[in-house]
Amino acid sequence: MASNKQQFIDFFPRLVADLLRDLDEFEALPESKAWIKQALEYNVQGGKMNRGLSVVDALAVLRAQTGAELTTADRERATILGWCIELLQAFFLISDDIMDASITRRGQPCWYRQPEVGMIAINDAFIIEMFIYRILKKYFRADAFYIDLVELVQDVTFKTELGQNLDLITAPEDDVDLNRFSMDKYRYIVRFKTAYYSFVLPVAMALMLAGVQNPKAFQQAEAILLPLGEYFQIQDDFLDCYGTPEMIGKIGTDIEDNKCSWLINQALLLASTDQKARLHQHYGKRSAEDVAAVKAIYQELGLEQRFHDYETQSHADITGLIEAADPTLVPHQIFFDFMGKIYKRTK
Ligand code: GPP
Ligand code: MG
Ligand code: MG
Ligand code: MG
Repeated sequence: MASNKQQFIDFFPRLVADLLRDLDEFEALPESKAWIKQALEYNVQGGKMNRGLSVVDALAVLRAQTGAELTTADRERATILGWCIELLQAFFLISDDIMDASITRRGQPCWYRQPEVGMIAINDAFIIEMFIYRILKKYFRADAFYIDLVELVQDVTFKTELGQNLDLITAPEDDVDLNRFSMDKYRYIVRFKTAYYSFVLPVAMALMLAGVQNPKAFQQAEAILLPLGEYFQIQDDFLDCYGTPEMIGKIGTDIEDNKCSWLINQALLLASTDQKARLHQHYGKRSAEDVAAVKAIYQELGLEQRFHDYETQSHADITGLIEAADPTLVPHQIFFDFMGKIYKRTK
């Protein structure tokens, strides 16, 4: 029997075939179909698939709670919703890479950087987003929770866009003002731009598939998954500076982009007047010298160690949150599984 992950991956060609067939309904020309196939294969594959796989894993835990195993239908439905999250992720990443002026993603040039693609990438992102709703309609229209599911995806998308908005307006190009940053603002940004779609969404989908209707179960999941998502984005910010492109598949741009990242916020909490002045001078600039000057100040402040301490503390705090939660609402295993996938990650 193939692993959960392999079974999940094996479903991808079926998904693409489904989506391309769906284009026939719109009389799409062969060149459009070929373009869109390429956009899907380039952008939806190659990630860690933690988000998508978590729908399958979480449903398996929910079934086990009642002594049942995943049926073939269960696995297929969870896999389809998991791929919907991966489509949502592709829509976000194509767009985010344009907005962040990024160079590489998942070890290859960002889609918009392909010479024949450029700004066509924006429309590709829109098409990939709409595919989510085509799939939901095709497979879940007859389910009682269909409208809740559609609204869940819309609501989570909107939250992500609000997080992205604050991420962007807090980091204007050519206008560095470190006073704009704060940990409170940071927390809003990361919960909205990352935690809802990456952590709350997969578990909420699994709860729906399992037929859970109690709003308290969804609230409890959110109360744990938002802090977990915050921890995940802090790792992302750390790796943007300290991970190698070989490890993380992308070249960090947060310092150049003037981002309100965890590292700059921690630096501002610790810096002397002189160090603050140097940060003001060098942050948010494109030259390698400026970036190196910022990294040197991070080094003086011991930010690498501070991150490792934060990671240990955060693990303990989230473990405490999980243990204090009512396991009859949502089994603890779902949260521990998710944390296990990301704790001390290096990619
Ligand atoms: C991660 O930010 C957040 C997203 C990818 C959400 C984007 C949302 C949109 C509405 C487009 P990031 O820029 O730190 O991610 P990465 O480091 O992967 O570029
Ligand atoms: Mg980015
Ligand atoms: Mg971004
Ligand atoms: Mg990042």
